[in-house]
Amino acid sequence: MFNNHGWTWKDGFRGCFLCSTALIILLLHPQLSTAAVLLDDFNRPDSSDMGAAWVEQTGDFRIDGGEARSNNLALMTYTGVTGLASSVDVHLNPLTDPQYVALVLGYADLSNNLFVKVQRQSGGSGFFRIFFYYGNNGDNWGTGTNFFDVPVFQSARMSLTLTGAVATLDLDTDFDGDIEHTLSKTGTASHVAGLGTGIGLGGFGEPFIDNFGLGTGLIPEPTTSSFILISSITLLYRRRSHSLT
Ligand SMILES: [Ca+2]
Ligand SMILES: [Ca+2]
Ligand SMILES: [Ca+2]
Repeated sequence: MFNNHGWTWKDGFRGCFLCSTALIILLLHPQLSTAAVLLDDFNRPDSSDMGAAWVEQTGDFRIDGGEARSNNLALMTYTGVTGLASSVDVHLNPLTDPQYVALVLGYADLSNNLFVKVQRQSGGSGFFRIFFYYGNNGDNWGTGTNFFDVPVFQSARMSLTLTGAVATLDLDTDFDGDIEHTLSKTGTASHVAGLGTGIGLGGFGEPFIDNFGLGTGLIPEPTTSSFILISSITLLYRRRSHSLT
């Protein structure tokens, strides 16, 4: 068989097959290409100590039942990681009102950050009002209206992206990878100039918070799509290794 510096047509065919298989799996599971990277699933014993990765800048976050909870006006930042997009799962606590969960990007300090929250207003049956703020539950991000209403939801994966001065919040209210609601608002130049690089979470009213991630979209389940992809590659690699001996 033709051999050039150890490469054979057999190797090339197998390499193409491997790449094609991975591409087909990605096409069948498009959420993999936009998946967030899990930073914290909060799956550890109950504690008011959020762990070494978190700095509770104000208020109190705690671990409760494998999720994060917060008291009022709390904000915490995740150390060692920066980015312009993050995401988290939110679940309504039916016992508290009002209540919110916020994603925080560009954290410099409590007064200077992009702070976008989903909120249960007083008397509401669930989350429905989305606020775009500059600072911890602070001032309007930009000018004009600072909130938008969507149909009431009890749970969602919320993803926040900052592109230039434009903040965009995506809501996936049934966790299937498809976005039900996208909301955007443009901040002022001075807002953008005041931002830092930290990322984090805000909370009010003991909401349920889980699966904080860098980037947007769902966190791939290790037993489903990503497992299939990894297994396929592993299987192909083993077959290739055996046939080359
Ligand atoms: Ca705490
Ligand atoms: Ca969890
Ligand atoms: Ca959806």
